[in-house]
Amino acid sequence: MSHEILNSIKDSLVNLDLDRTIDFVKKAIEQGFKPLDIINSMADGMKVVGDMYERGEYFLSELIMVAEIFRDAMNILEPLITRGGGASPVGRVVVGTIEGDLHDIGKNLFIVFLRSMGFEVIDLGIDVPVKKFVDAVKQYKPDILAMSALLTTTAVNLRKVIEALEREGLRDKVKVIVGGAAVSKEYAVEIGADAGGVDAYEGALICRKWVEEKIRKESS
Ligand code: B1M
Repeated sequence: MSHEILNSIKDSLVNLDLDRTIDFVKKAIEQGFKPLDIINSMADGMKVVGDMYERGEYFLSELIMVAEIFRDAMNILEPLITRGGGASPVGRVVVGTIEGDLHDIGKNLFIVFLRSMGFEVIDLGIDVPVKKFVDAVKQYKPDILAMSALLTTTAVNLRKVIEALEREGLRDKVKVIVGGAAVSKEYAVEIGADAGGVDAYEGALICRKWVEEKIRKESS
């Protein structure tokens, strides 16, 4: 299978060409590429657009445009990932983007993978204040709290949520995973999360491993 099509997807995204991106995504599906390969090539393109923004070659309007193209492509890919309903949920995850941050593409991708693995997901959306995360943990009693952060300026709020969970005596009742472009594995450890600095698919796999371990423990 030639990987040329994946490069074409990335290039057309970087060039903000909606029609060609969608066309190449459809062709890649026809050629048998997995949705995950296609998404990874689009995510690479998003990084290039971000770098171009940083260098002053693209502006905010281009960031908005590329986000729309990504969303349109995901509308085609998502049905190929999402599994049919039926079985009861394997676990419950509360998800949100941290306070001060409006980026939601990575978070939404993570949710798609979680749902495909059978999780019930409570999506708190974007710009979620510390208190709202803590209240959601109290209300929904999730197995996992998952937070996304793309801005280095607001990623500091992740630590505040974890500290608030500790103050409220909730920290040992919920696993915490953090992700997004502003979060490295080292940073996740530093702020006291259980995992982080992974891509959306890996993140969902970690969540599945956690609930499987929990079920094993409870039944032994
Ligand atoms: Co903004 N933005 N943006 N942006 N944006 C970045 C993040 C930036 C890195 C671009 C750059 O300068 N290189 C930069 C942040 C710099 C920094 O803090 N160090 C930046 C900036 C500066 C800004 C503004 C401040 C610009 C301005 O207004 N002047 C502004 C901030 C607004 C705010 O949030 N308060 C802003 C706005 C926007 C838009 C709204 C226009 C748009 C987002 C639209 C939307 O999300 N609906 C946007 C975009 C598109 C980007 C880039 C280009 C792409 C982000 C993206 O969606 N990537 C981005 C560049 C970059 O990231 N390098 C950039 C694709 C997505 C799949 O990746 O979300 O990282 P990502 O998710 C990855 C992993 O991180 C992981 O899984 C995915 C891969 O599988 N993951 C998780 C994500 N969440 C996870 C959670 C998990 C596990 C894994 O568990 C909980």
